[in-house]
Amino acid sequence: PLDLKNIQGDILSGLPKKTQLYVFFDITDVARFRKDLNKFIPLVKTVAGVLEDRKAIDDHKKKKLPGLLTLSGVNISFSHQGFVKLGIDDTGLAAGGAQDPFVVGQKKDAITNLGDPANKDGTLPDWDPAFLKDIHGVFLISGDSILTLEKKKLEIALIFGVGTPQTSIKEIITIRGDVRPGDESGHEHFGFLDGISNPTIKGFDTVINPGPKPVDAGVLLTGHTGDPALDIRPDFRPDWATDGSFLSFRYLFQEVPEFNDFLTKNPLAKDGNGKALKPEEGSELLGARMVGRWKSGAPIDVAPFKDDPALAADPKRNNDFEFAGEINSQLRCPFAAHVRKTNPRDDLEVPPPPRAPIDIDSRRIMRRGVQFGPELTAKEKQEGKTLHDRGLLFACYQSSLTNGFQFIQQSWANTKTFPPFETQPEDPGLDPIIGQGVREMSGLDPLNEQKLLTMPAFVVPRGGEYFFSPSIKGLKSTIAT
Ligand code: N7H
Repeated sequence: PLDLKNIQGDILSGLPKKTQLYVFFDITDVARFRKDLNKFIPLVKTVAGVLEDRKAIDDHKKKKLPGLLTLSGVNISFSHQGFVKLGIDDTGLAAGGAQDPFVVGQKKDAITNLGDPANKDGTLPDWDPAFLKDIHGVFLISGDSILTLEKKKLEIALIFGVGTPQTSIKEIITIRGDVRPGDESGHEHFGFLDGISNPTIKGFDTVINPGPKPVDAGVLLTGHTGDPALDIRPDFRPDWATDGSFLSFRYLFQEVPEFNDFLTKNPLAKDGNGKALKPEEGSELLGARMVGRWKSGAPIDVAPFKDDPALAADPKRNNDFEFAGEINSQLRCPFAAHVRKTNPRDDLEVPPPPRAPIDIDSRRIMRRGVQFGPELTAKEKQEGKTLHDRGLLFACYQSSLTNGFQFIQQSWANTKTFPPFETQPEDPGLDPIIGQGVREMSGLDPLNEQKLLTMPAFVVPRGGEYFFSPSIKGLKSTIAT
């Protein structure tokens, strides 16, 4: 069984959130930091802690208890540069050795593998300057309101002596994320319901709804069955490096008015049955075909031409699709639709002969993003132009960055020939949401699957880093002194 008191909460359960702070820091005094960390560790919310919090939230609602329930949770993760600074040997983390994305760092990986646009001199990604520095670690603070979070941040600052000559850390940048208000809660800034299809985990999840099968815990957690590092050597992970997970953080800006403008200017004239559509309906269908789900969350593989909010809201049905029966067809869902690109299901697992089935469990990631920035203003809607920064603080966990995030971005989203369909004349094209390169895709028009549509980048990466979220035992035994 998993030791839920040893695993940081965000990995398996997601820290409960309305608001989150990502506080990126550098370690300025190693000896002090390792001492201070001892006082910090009791603040870390584990999976067990999150489960207790969720129960408290449920009780509060059910029993209509008076007053506000103020809850917060803190997690901590380190970059490879952080371990170097601390003088901690992290070879037991990076199964890929010096080439492992964790060791290389996202700043370099962004240029060599992820396809992020480069800055003027071509050597670094065109990112917010804060992310071009070496970042040693990140505190994730999550909770019910910004006041709770600021209080928690102050508590952490006191532990690490921030503002005194004895400080052991320096803040590089703090980024705030907020769940969107009212009915948009749970929806990302383009308007689509998000966070519906995270993997379920063997030995942890008790409710398994129809959909992709549960994955081994080791797909997400280091040192467990399914962790590819154990294929190199069963004892590859030292004790301190088990029960952890790699966090890929991405600071992704979304150009929402421009996205909406694109949908307005390219409405589909007819649906896949040949039924004529009003312009608004044609734009809505186009957006749904780019994502692979309607804004409600309903998968277009099940509801191809008309939204179905009841389907979207039913957890027993909203993941129960495999792109089966439409192998080699984009009629219901384009090959390059975001959810088909990032989890191709039967396209790889039950492919048409002569291709052999490929199990894609090892590619699953646990997504924990949160939105940042304000709602669209009237002026932005009117001008069709972004005037305020907004987007997604994308975060995902996995036991291998090479198999998970990096692979999905590079080999799937950015690769126009993926998924492979030998019998089709057209290439799928790039993922229209996150693909980097020339964003061209086929299959958007269900009645003319070969037609290509070119679009600008609506999602622009402006920063990121790869981190490792250690276990509580790892923090105590090896990182703190
Ligand atoms: Fe994506 N979006 O709103 O369009 N994503 N994503 N993503 N994404 C998903 O299934 C979105 C990004 C995955 O198992 C949904 O929970 C946006 C990155 C994966 O069926 C929506 C951004 C990566 C899945 C979005 C963004 C991924 C997924 C459907 C950036 C990895 C699950 C809701 C701003 C490299 C697929 C859901 C499955 C789903 C959107 C980023 C991966 C609506 C706006 C960077 C694996």
